[in-house]
Amino acid sequence: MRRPSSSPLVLAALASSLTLLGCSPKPTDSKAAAKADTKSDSKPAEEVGVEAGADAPTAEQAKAFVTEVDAKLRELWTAESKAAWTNATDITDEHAAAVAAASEQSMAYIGQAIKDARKFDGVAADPETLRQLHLLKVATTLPAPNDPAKRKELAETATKLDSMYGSAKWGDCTDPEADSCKDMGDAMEIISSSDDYDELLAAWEGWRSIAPPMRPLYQRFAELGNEGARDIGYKDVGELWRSGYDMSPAQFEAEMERLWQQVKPLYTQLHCHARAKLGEKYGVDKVPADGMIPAHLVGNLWAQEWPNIYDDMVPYADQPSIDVTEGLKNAKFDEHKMVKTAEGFFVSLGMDPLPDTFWERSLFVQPEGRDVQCHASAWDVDYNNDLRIKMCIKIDMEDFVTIHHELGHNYYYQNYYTKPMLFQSGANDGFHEGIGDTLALSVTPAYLQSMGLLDEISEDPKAVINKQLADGLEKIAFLPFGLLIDRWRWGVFSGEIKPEDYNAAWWKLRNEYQGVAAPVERSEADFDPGAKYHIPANTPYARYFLARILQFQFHKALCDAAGHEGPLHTCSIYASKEAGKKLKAMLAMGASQPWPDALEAIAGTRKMDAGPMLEYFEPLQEYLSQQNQGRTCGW
Ligand code: X8Z
Ligand code: ZN
Repeated sequence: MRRPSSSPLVLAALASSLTLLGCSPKPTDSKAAAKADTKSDSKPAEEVGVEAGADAPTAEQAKAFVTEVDAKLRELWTAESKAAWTNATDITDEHAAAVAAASEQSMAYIGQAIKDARKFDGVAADPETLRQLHLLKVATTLPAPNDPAKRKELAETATKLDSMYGSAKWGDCTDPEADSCKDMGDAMEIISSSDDYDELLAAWEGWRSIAPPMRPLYQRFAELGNEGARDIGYKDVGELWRSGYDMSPAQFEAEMERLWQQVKPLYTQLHCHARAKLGEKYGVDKVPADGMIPAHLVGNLWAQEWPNIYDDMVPYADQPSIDVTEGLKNAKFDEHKMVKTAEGFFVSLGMDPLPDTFWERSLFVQPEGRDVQCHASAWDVDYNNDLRIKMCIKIDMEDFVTIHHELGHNYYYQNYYTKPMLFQSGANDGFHEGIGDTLALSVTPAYLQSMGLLDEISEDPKAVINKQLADGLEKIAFLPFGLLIDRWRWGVFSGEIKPEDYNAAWWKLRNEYQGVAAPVERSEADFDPGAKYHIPANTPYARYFLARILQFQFHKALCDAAGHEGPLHTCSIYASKEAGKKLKAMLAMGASQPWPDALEAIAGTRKMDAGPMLEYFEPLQEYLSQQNQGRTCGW
């Protein structure tokens, strides 16, 4: 396998309570509330003169209500965000308790505010007010029950799950300081770099040994979250999550399925070829030619992205290397320079440089002597351009790309921070996740060479295929994973997946969608979903699936704006002010308009569509179908 140290560390980060936010750990609801909150008794609608049983409220009262909510959210979410930053960069019991206290306040307030907002249903208020009333109703990912005791229990359970993940260790921890006691980063390192089947298996199983204690907590967490969802008018938490897309929850489910069907044939081809290559490497007794791929052999602890098996599959070894990890090291890039270079891409499009405070306050390097949440995240701590990233950067290609991803979040924040709080989100959460990735699609070998990071590049069609395979292993391989995480959670929240079937249902989805199998027998004594950060942290995941699709729509639209001619995979928008202008206009909208309006503004269409992704990967598609001739694909 390639990169000796690879995938971004995924230690615990904080989940956002705003369904529309990106991966920013802004106000959290999974962080909990240990104390009952007096503010839960405040009645925002009454404060603006709406009495229960009074005449129908007016448009003016509705406007006054959202103004009041905006001020309160600014206060509560900023306090929460500050506490969360402190804890994420220095995890201690005291800092965690401060987060919990701040979370409790916003959780209680927002529950009440959502109920109050319903009093304005049907009021002919101005569009901005109506939009904020709508967004308020979907502005939490973890609704708390009305009952203060249950709210407290939910808050404590959510906090506990999150910290169990963040502090998880595996191996021999008789002495927690000894090398035999391992963390997630160690498991990731082994999975991404080892070629030894048994060593890979030990790391895969070892990491999953952290999760079984989460199972009863997760069950209770789902029960209490559902009670909270019902208290604000939803059937369950899953329905609340699916309500954040300017369409009905059922329509959203159908949209996800439609997009998946568009890309499934391409995934099946990639799977088929990867399986054959891994069969050559590990033997068909381990990787059967017509079966599923063992989950520990694809170079990623969760089998979610597979670029680390590129070296096992490199189509044309005579072509120059496209991995800049060596280049970054040779050119003496440090963490700061990697971020500066990524910022330079955004600035080349006409965006403002990041504020000085970004450079003063961000965390780029894992510090010695204190625990931090290493999972990469991007912040606007005060919702007023206090931009930061928190990331334990490794000097490699993968993290160079992840830095672009994070800065995508920061540049969204930078362009909408003057808007009301409820508009300070992506058009939908997939948009937020897709911005940095869109720019990273323009980080082409030619661009990297111009940055002094690749010595030699080639325009040979063979070199194109190499690059396409590397991209496909990241972008295409992820798709079924991106889809199934929330299919599992939607099932859990709706009750379709029963607690006694949590693990079996998880593997059924992994098998069905990814064609990936557990390498050893699993049972209900395991809780494998808990070993993936976003489950204990309660971060919705459909957003990443959408982002993989949307980023190619954005890329194509921006390439058109940049006047690019030729195949989509040859485009780089670097330094195109026209592309920048278009992107900036969309970012500045935040969530102020339904997402189809934002998509139309940038791409001229109101529909999410995998067409541009398929177009980008046309050369790979052709290569894969040649390679797969004579093979039986599927599982
Ligand atoms: O969580 C992330 C980002 C932060 S928003 C690093 N991602 C997902 C994951 O790691 O599972 C990016 C890709 C998918
Ligand atoms: Zn993100």
